[in-house]
Amino acid sequence: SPEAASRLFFALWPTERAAKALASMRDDASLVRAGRAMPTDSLHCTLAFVGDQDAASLGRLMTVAAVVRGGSFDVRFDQLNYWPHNRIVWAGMSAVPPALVRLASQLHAGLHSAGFGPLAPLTMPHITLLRHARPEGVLPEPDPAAWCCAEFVLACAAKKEASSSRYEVLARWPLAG
Ligand code: 2AM
Repeated sequence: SPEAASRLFFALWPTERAAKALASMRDDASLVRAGRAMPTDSLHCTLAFVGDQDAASLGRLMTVAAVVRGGSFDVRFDQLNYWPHNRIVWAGMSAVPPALVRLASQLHAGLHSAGFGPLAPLTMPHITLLRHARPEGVLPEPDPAAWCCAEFVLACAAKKEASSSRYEVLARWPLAG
């Protein structure tokens, strides 16, 4: 079947201002840890990873998203962390908003009911800043990146992009004020 999109995922997308703050965290970390910088316009926090899907599945994903209910909430990425197993430097939150967890849980439950799966389990909410980073070197204390999440998005790997590090937003759903 024709492939509609690769590496599909639901995510929170930072505002332009927050993306700039995250890019500055990324660049400060890169001075210490090197690695491959994620493009500023592709920085995001994944809520649910769906993977490669054909055209028929896109409509089902839209249906899953359309019934998700939740209010807007504030996020504040105030930590720089490193995972040795995949050599990612990522931005994290010292306090994860319960509304974010509820949103991710609703998406996972909806995806499961709609026959998507088995899904990758819910992971620590994070924003990947650097891939293939060095394991050593003290990460700087970051200036936090904060924004009000008033929507969630469906995104996928950008087409015509050799590397899988650039993503594009396919659709957006508002979170009620
Ligand atoms: P990562 O940045 O930690 O690699 C697009 O690839 C997005 O989906 C990225 O945010 C990526 O997280 C996430 N992702 C990729 N594969 C995943 C998986 N198996 N489980 C959960 N998230 C995944």
